[in-house]
Amino acid sequence: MLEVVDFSPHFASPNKAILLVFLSNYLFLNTYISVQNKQHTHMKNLLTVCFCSFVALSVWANTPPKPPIVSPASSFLTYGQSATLTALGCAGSVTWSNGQTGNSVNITPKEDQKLTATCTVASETSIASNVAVVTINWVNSCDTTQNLTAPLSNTARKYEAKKHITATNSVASDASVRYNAGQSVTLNPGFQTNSGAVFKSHIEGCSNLSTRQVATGLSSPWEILWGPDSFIWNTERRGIINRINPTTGSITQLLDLTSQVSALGESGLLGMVLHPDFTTNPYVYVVFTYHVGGPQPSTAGMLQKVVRYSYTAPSTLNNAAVILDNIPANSQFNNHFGSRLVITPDLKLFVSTGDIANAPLSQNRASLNGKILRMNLDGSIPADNPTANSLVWTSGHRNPQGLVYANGNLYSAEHGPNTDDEVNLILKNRNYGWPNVFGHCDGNLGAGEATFCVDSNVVQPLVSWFPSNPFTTTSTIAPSGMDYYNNNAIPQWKNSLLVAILKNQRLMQLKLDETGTYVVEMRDYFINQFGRIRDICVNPAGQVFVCIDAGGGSGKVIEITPTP
Ligand SMILES: [Ca+2]
Ligand SMILES: [Ca+2]
Repeated sequence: MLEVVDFSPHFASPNKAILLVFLSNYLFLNTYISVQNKQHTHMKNLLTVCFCSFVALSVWANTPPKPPIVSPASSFLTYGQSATLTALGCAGSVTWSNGQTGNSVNITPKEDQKLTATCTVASETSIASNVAVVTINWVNSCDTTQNLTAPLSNTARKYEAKKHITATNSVASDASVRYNAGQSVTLNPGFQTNSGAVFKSHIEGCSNLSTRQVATGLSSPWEILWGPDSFIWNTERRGIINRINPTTGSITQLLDLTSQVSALGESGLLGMVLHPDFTTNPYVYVVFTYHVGGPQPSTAGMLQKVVRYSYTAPSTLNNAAVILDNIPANSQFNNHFGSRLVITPDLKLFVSTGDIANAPLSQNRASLNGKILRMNLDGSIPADNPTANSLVWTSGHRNPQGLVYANGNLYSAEHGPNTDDEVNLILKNRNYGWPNVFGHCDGNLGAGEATFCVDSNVVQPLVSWFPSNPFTTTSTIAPSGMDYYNNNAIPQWKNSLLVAILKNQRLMQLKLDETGTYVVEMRDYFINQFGRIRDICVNPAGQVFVCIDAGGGSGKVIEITPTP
């Protein structure tokens, strides 16, 4: 009987101490009765029943509750705004890491915060919840020189460490500001002043950006990547693979798959990735849709496959080898194909797949759709995948068109439905919610959303765009390709995800924290300047390239560099 009770944690809690006292008395009594009088079996039975009940009760009472889920997992505020955080799945009392209590708390932070919650039931406390990040959206902090004539408390500006501000006249001081007029000043994060002030600021570590059109004449470019040959590799959705000279803009067609590819609606030749050791293994992996039986397009069923080609410089791609075939596609609506490819340093190929407009497939672990799949480079299933004989790495995705690996983390960018586009941190064997959860577990889909989150191993997004998010001008932003930036050439972009945004045609910077597991700043660039940005790549010199999604030869590649 002793084996069923886990005494190992500690005897700190009162009911465990009571249990120990009871156990000692029981053993003593039991032994005493056994020795003294073997006729008292009724008494022994009664004692045994009492003891078992008490043990069961104690085990129940001593099991720590599950940690709550805090939603939303990220909030991006304008300075002075408040955020409400709710702890889900706690049947007892909730304590927050900032000392507040209650299932929901309201905070008005002066600087970025990370909060967790614990759940206490009886005398047992859960481990901490997920970390909820509350970030203040500061704007224009990258201007190199600013004359601020408005009261600073009315502007959303943040002056970080290493940034110098010179006060040119006297200002009313704020307790959180330390300065000497005429000298460089150090401002604490989240400061504000009380009166109109004029500052001239020079912010270090910030580059102005210049752009240049590298190439045009492309038709719906979908993938751009920087090759080890210092050329831009590109797919056009109609079924063309190109190699683009980033200096001259000349386009060399490597392969014409238009007779094999079905390109209708969102379908076609989509993602591409090169083998990480391209010199030794000059393999090019692509994913495309095709109609069964061809020719393309046809009304026959549509499937999607990952195919590897071998490259011979300067312009030959051949020796097609099918890596993964028979991914169900969608010839009814021709949409939601995901299709970004990533190869990690341990030589695993990740393929994002869409729900092909059949939302329940995303929660069906037997389906390849609405998933992030993981395979060996020959398409075989890795032994350490979550489920034996399954390529499924994560589930619950709708249409992940962005995928990037950086510093041990895999990130996706995903189209939501009419709200809640997402950027996610991809964690093995977890569920990303679709179609039962839109974005955070905040109940904007109804009360069932929170329950599903608690019960179904759901991960909330790093960022979700919905109308109350100040970075949403429409209810969706339509994020597509994504890359990671960590180069000194554009210092303000270091340790950031750069996301191609189709709506409002912009490049979005999502600055990560030092762990790479939280987004701490968001900024938009080039709004409506070039067109719908479909994909992004970065070269080792820290130059950034974006491709513009336009058909009929109007697709372009644009280069972004620091202004000399
Ligand atoms: Ca989700
Ligand atoms: Ca939600």
